[in-house]
Amino acid sequence: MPNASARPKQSGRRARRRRREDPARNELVSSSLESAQQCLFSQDYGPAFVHYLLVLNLAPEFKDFARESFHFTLFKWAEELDSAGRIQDLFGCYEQALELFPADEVILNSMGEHLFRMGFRDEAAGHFFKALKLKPDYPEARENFYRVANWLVERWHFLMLNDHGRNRKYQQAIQKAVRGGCTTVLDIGTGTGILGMCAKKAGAAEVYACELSKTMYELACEVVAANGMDGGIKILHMKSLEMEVPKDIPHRVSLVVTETVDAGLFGEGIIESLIHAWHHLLLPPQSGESASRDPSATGRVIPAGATVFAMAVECLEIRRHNKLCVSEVGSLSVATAEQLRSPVSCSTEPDDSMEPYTTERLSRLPGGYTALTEPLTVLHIDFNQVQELEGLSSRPVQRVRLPVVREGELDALALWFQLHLDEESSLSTGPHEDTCWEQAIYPEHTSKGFLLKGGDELIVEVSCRDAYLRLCSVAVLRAGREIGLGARPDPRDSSGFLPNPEAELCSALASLQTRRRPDVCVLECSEMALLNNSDYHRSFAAALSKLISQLKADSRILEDPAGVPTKEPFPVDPLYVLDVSEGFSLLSLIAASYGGVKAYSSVEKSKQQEALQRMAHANGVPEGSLAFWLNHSEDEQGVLQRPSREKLWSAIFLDCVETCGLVRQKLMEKASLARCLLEHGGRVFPHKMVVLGLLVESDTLLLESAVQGREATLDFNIAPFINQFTVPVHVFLDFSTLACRHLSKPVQLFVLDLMDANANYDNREVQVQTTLSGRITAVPFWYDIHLDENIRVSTLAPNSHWKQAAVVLQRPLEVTAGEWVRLAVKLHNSSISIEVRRDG
Ligand code: 44T
Repeated sequence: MPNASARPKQSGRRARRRRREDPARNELVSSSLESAQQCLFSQDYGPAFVHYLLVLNLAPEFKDFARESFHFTLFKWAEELDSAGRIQDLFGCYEQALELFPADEVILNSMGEHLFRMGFRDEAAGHFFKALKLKPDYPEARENFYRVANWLVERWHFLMLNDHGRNRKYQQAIQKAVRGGCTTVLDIGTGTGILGMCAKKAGAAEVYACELSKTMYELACEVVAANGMDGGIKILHMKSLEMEVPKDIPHRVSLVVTETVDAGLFGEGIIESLIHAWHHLLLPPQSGESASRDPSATGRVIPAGATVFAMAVECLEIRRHNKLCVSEVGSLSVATAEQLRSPVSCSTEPDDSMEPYTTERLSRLPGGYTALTEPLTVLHIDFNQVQELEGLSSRPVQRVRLPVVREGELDALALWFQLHLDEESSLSTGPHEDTCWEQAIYPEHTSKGFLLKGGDELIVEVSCRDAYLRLCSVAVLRAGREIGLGARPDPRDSSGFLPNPEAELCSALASLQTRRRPDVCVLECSEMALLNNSDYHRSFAAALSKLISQLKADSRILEDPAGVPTKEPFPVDPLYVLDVSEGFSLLSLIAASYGGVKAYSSVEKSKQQEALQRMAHANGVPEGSLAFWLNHSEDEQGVLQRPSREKLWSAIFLDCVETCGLVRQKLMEKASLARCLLEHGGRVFPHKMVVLGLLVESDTLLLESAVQGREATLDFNIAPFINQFTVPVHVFLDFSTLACRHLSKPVQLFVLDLMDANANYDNREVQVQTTLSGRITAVPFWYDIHLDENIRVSTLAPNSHWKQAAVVLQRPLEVTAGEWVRLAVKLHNSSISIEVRRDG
C-alpha cells in the first residue's frame, strides 16, 4: 500500500498563496485528506474514495502528491464494487476518476480491464489503446492492447488494404462514375476512408463518408487529413441508416460507394443500408422512362449488383468443427451424445441463437476439400433496383438443384459471390481466386454421413427472410426419387415443386430423428473439435489412469502401529479430481468413470452440465461421482467433506493453451494455486509445457499483419495510421497450410514447469542456425504438452483443435544459410514475445 499517512508537501508558491486566501476551503481540504488517509488505513475504501474525490476537486494542486494513493483506493474500491455486482457504481467511480485525471494511463488501463471482464471488448480495447498512446512503454497496457486490438480494428482491414487488385478496380469504377457526371458521393462504411478519397481524387465536387465504428471513424479522419483532403471529405461517425438530408448531408447524392459486404454478402446489412439510401440519401434512379438522363440528377450505386454462387463440399476440417465424428472420447462412449452440435446452423426459419454460417478460405483448409457439385448461381441481385432489394425479404423460399459431380459425404455448402462494380468490372470472392476473401460456409448437421453420388441432384433452399442469405440442403434427388435430409420441405414455399408422398414420409422420418429436441446442447466449433480430438483424450485418459492406480495403491498401504505396512482390502476414500478447463470438457467425466473417484467439473452452462450428466448416465458412471464445482461454491462443506487428508485434490486439470494458439492467461498463477491444493503425490495435468518454434519467411503473414507501403493503397498514405493497430503476435494460424519457407528446424523456445515453480524463468536466449537463405519474417510457435514423464500431446498435431500463433517481426531479417541467429524469448503475464537478432 502506498504511504497514506505522509503529509503533502506544499506544492509551489501559487498553491500556498491560494491556501492562505481561503481558510475555509483549506480546512475542508485538510480534514478530508486526513479522513481519506484514515479510511484507507482501515481499509474502508468506499469512503476513502469519496474523500479523495473531494480533496482533489477542491485542491487540484494535490493531484501529483495523492496520485498513487488515489489509484490504490480506486482499484480497491472497484474490486469491492465488482464483487458486489455494483457495475454501474464501478464505472461511475472510474468516470469520476478520469474527470480528475483524464490522461492517466493507469486508470485507463484498469478501467479497460474491468470493461473487458464484463464483455465490453471494443470499449476495453479503446481504453487500452488510449493508455498506450499516453505511455507507449507501459507493458501492462501493451499486453492488454495486443489481446484485444483485433476487436478494435479487425484483421481483414489489413488484407483488404493490401489487396491492390481490389483497390484498383474500385478506384477505376469510381473514377469512371465521377468523370461521367456523378459528382456528389457518399461512401457508406468508409473504414480508413479509401473509397471516399478515390472519389475526391477523381474530381467529385462533394464527398461524404460515414462509419459506425468509433475507432475506424477516428482513423478515417486522421488518414483523410494526412492525405490533404480534410476540407474535401465530410466524415460522419454514424450508421448510414441514421443519416438524414439535410441534417447530416445537405442534399441527396448521385453516387453511393460501399463495400459493406461480408463473406456471406448480406451479413454487414447492405440490403437494409441500400434500401434506406434509396429512400433518403440518393437521387432517384435512372429509369427507362425517366426524363432526365443527366447523371448528376440521378442516383446510382457502386457496386451495381452481385451474383451469388454455391456448391456442396466434403471437408473433414469443417465436419470435425461442427458435429461429433467419434463414438468414443477417452474411455467414454459418446454414441448417445448426438445432441451436441455447433452453433452454426441454418434452417429456413431464422433462429437468433444460431449463426447461419462461418467463414473459411477453402483453399487454405488443412486437409483440403472436395467439390461435390458444380458451383451454381443461387441469386442475382441488382443494387440499383430498390423494389428488388425490398422484395428480397418477402420472396418465397427458392429451391435450386445442384448436380452432383463427385461421390462424397455432404459436409457443407460453400457460398461466394461476384461483386459487379459496374457493367464492365467485377470482383470475385470465389475459392479459386487470388484474393483476400473467405467463403461463407453452411455446415450440414442433419444428414449424418450422407453420401452423395454422381448423378444425384442436391436440392437447396435459398431464402433471405432476415438480414442473412440462408442456404439449406433439404433433399437429394436420386433416380427420380427425393430423399429428405432432415429439414422437412415445406410444400407451400417450394415454387412449383411437389414432393411425392413416399419422399415426404422419408423426410418426416428423418426430421423425427434429427429435429432439435429441448436437450440439444450447443458447443462452440472449437469445443466440437476438442471432443473430436481423440489423441488429446486418449493421452489424458492414459495419464490419469496411471496416476489413479498409483494413488489408489498408495492409499491402501497403511502404516500399522508397529510400523509395518499392511494392505487395506478397500480403498479408504475416493480420490478427488478437479477439472478447471474453461469451456466444455469431458476430462472430469473420464476421471469419474474410473470408479473410486469423485470428479468436479467447472462447466458452467446448465445445458452443458446436463449433457455431461446424460453421458455419465449412459456410461454407467455412478450418480454422485461427478459434480459441478461452481454449483458448490456456496456450500463449501459439500466439497471439502474429506477430513482424513489434509489437502483435497489428487489431480487438477488445467487447459493451458487457448484454441487461438496462445498460453492461457494467468496460467502460471493458476498452476501455483493448484499446486497448493494438491494432496501428497497429487498432480497438476499437464506438469510441463514446452514451447517450440521455427524461423520462416512468409509474405502472407506480413500482409495479414500490417499494410505494406503505399503501392497497394493506390498511393494514398494509409499504412502508418492503420498499422498502429498491428499486433506482434498473429493468432489462429494454421501452420500446416501457411504459405511460407522454413528457414530453420524447429527449436525449443521455452519451458513452463507447472509442477515446480523454481524451475521457471521469464526470459531466455536461444541460438538457432538457419538452414536456408531468406528473409525471416515470422516465428510460428506451438506447444508440446507433457501430461507426465511419458505422455505428451502436441498442439501442432493434425486434427488438433488448436491453431498456432506466430510472432511477426517488426523488421524482417535477411539471413544466409548456415548463419546463426539469437532469439530473445520472454514470457510476461502469459504473453510470449520474441526478438530475433543476428548473432555476434
Ligand atoms: N470482412 C471481409 C467484411 N459499416 C468486410 O464498421 C475480406 C473477413 C473479410 N458504417 C477475411 C477476409 C475478408 N453505416 O468499418 C466497417 C463497418 C462499416 C457501416 C456505416 C453502415 N450501414 C455500415 C455497415 C458497415 O463499414 C466498414 C466496412 S464493412 C466491410 C466488411 C477482406 N475476413
